[in-house]
Amino acid sequence: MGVANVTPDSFSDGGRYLHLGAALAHARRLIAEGADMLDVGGESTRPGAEPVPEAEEIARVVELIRTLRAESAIPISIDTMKPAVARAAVAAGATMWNDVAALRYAPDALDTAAELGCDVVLMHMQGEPRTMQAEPRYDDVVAEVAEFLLSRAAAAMAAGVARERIWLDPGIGFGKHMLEHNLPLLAHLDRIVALGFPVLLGVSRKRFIDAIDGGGRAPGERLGGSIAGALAGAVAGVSAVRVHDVRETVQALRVWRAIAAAR
Ligand code: HH2
Repeated sequence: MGVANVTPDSFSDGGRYLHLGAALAHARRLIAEGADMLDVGGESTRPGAEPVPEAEEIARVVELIRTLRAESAIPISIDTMKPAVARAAVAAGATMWNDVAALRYAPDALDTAAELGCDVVLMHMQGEPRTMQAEPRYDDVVAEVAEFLLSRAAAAMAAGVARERIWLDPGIGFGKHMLEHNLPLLAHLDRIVALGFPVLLGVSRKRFIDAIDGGGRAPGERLGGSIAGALAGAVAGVSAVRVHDVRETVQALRVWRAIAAAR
C-alpha cells in the first residue's frame, strides 16, 4: 500500500503533494513502482497534529481519488477518522476506509462503515493523535492491542460490517513508547495475524526507526529501517504494508518471497 498524502503537515512528505497535480503525479509514480493499493489521506495523524475541518479534508482528497479512479483500477483506501470524509471518498471511488480511530471517532462511524460496504481497516491507537504520545501505558502491550482489535471487529460486525471486509492494524507509533511498546508488537505480529483477519502494518519512516538507529535521521533517511519493518511484517504473515518507498519495498518483498519459495 503506497502512501499518497494530500496534507500540508504530514511528518514525512508534508506539503510536497498538497497541490493536486503534484499529488496525482506522486500517486501515479507509486502505481508505476508496483503498489497494489493506495492510501489517500487529507489529515495528518502525526503526534501533535491539529485536526483538519471536514470540508477541507473532503476537498483535499475527493478530486485526487476521482481522477485516479478514472484512470486506474487500483484499490484506493481513504485514511480518515471522519464518516463524512469516508462517505465522500467512497462516492469518488475509494474501496477501503482506513480508520486510525477504529470507528470510534464519531457516533455514526460504525453505521457509516456498514452502510458503505467497503473494506475497513481498524487500527489500534491509545488516546487521540494530538495527545497520544504524552504518556502511553500498557501492562501487556501485545495482549491489550489484540484484545482491542478483536473488540472493535466485534463492534463493527454487530453494526453490520461484513466479517470479510475487516482488516486489523496494530498501529505502530500510535500511543506507543518508541521501543518499549513498538518493538514487542513488531516481534509478536504473528499474534495479531492469528486473530484471523487480514493485517495491515504501517512502519514506514516512523520515529522508532531513528531511535534504534542512533537518532538524527530525518524521515526520508529511514529507508533501511522501513524495509526491515516491512520484512518483519511479511515474515509474520501480514497482508499489506503501508509504505512511502514503494519501489524499494516491492524489491525487498520480491527477493524475500523468492528466497522463501526456494526453501
Ligand atoms: N500510519 C500513519 C497514518 N495512517 N494508517 C494505518 N492503518 N496504519 C498506520 O500505521 C498509519 C496509518 C502515519 O504515517 P503518515 O501518513 O506518513 O503520516 P501522517 O499521518 O502525518 O500523514
